[in-house]
Amino acid sequence: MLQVHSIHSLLDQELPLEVIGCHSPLSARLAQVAGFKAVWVSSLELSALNGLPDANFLTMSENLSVIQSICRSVSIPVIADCDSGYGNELNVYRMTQLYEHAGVSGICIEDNVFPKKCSFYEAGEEELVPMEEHARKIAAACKGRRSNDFFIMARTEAFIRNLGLQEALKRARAYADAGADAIVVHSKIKTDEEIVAFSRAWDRDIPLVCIPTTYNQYSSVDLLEKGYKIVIFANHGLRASVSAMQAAFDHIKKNRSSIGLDGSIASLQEVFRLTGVPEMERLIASFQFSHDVQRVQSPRL
Ligand code: SPV
Ligand code: MG
Repeated sequence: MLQVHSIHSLLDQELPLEVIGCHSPLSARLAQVAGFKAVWVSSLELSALNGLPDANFLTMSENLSVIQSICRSVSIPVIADCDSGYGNELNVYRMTQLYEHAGVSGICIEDNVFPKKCSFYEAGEEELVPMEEHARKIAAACKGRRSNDFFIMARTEAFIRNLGLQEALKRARAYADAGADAIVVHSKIKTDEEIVAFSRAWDRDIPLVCIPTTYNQYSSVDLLEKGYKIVIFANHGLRASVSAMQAAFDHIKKNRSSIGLDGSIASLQEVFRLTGVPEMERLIASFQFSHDVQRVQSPRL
């Protein structure tokens, strides 16, 4: 499955770079089959998959074990949403090493206090970590990576906490100066007002990333025109699968049968194809063949 390219090289090829959220090897494979060039392993999706709020309930090791399986299952780059980095600079340093070793192509670290809460929950009283502290985490991630191709995204939640444009810019500049390869500007309003104000004032040479969940009226091409080279569609796969399962389960419960459902759910053949059954069967046949050859060639005792 290898054949991963770096995020830098994808950015050199075609813009905008559209990244889609996933939460499992199968969902990542569906993204690859659909033609996406990179996936985002979303903390919201991973938490939801475990029936949990997106609030740092899962440990780094729990997340890493799924992310490692995802890396083994696709040949496109995997970007891991690392929340606030699971601790301080030292934790971020080791996390970076572990994630790079697992086959991840990039990470994103946000300036939330640990334990973080999803940016879309009702705003609590939580402050962000001091800008200097987050800049140190970004520098620690840069120090911890082996290859400069490993893509480090710094995310500011200044708009999410209603701290305004100047605070968002000040923080993003500090993170860029600490070595970030890209800045994620998160916003939860329903228009492009904040992200456009930000990109107009942006004066560093690294790309901007946006996550158009609440302002979903813009295409990735619109967002590129507004200054965002990377666009993350962070949670649509999970939401689509929730609706699809709800509809199928409701149908079976109501009808006490699955009659009439086959047209709207994947066939078993499709599931077999997506999970490598044909490749497995070819492998079994090759084992059989080598076994036969060996039996013919081995002298009888
Ligand atoms: C995620 O997908 O977990 C993100 C993006 O961090 S969001 O949920 O939009 O904050
Ligand atoms: Mg997240």
